[in-house]
Amino acid sequence: LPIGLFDSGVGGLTVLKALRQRMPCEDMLYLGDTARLPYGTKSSETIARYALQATSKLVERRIKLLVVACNTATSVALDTLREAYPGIPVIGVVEPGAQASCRASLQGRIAVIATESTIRGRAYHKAIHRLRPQAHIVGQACPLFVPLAEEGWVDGPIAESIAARYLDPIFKPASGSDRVETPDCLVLGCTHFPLLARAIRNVIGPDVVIVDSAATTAFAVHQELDARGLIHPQHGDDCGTTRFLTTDDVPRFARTGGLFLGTPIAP
Ligand code: DGN
Repeated sequence: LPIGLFDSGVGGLTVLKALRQRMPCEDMLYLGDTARLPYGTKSSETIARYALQATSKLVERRIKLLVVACNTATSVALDTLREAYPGIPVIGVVEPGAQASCRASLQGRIAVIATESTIRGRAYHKAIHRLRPQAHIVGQACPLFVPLAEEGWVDGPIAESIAARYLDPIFKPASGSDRVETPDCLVLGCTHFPLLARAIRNVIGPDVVIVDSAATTAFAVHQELDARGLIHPQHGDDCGTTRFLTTDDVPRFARTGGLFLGTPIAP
């Protein structure tokens, strides 16, 4: 059976890419809920309802494990999904990202950037504090990064000036302000943000560790499959298939999705 993943659209393809790199033999079934994106600006009730519906579409087609490949849906609906589908292991992207940030941050000063909904729900704050209670966490919603990434405007003056508007108050506080100690680690708490990593790096400088949860989620999925004896046996280098489902506008999904996956998607 395949690993099932869903996201509000194309963002979760950054997680799919990491899964394929780590487990090239696994079959994958990805659902992009493009008819209803973005999730990041919607209420928790609405996001939980969409997450349950997306999951039921994947479960109907039979999957062996579910990856909630969206920070917003993970923040709001992970527990709901686990309760609704007790027979299927469900892995979200927040916990692995929180773990990676706790490992990466020497001083325990961590900045989290994400959608409005993820920041509002404080999912990263809670996950990081469970692991490192003394951590000092600052959260910043960066909603404009989502359309920038989908438009492919990930570099250059427009991306960098938007990044500076969001991040300078955290990383370059005005002299005389209270916050003298700036974070040493930045968590990209949204699936779209890894595409903007270069612009973000140019704004925050070379010394801050940037963590994104895709690779650590892939590691967590691998561990979970291994523990349950569900790993697909390896035959050659690249034997897994990937199938895509989308709830709207297949050509746009294929076009934008290719940017996120790093390889073309046939419409
Ligand atoms: N995939 C969403 C996330 O990781 O939060 C971002 C896209 C959105 O719904 N705004």
